[in-house]
Amino acid sequence: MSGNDDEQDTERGVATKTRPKTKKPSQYRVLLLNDDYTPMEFVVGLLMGIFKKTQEEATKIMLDVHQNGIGVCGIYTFEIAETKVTQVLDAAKRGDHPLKCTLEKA
Ligand code: TYC
Repeated sequence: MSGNDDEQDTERGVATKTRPKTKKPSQYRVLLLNDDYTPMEFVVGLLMGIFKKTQEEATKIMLDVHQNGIGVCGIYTFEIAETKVTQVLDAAKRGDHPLKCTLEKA
């Protein structure tokens, strides 16, 4: 029998290259809804306090919601977006305002 019996076959199996899976977390838009009762200054205050907007940015977003019925306060990962929605709804409840806030996948 001929062959290469003496040779060590070290190349068995399938060569694989592993690469760590680094899936980017999904992003969520936090949306503010307009209503006829929540004071404009209250909404601006929330946008500054919870969403860290400047007074100018907050006023722009508030007026956008006031005029269009809905607007984006910010885009975050799910847990952060959910926390901000809860903070807005809690503040609205405490102030006895009917302000609504929700999130959607970006
Ligand atoms: N429309 C309200 C008013 O005229 C102001 C307002 C703006 C309320 C944005 C909610 O998400 C809102 N007082």
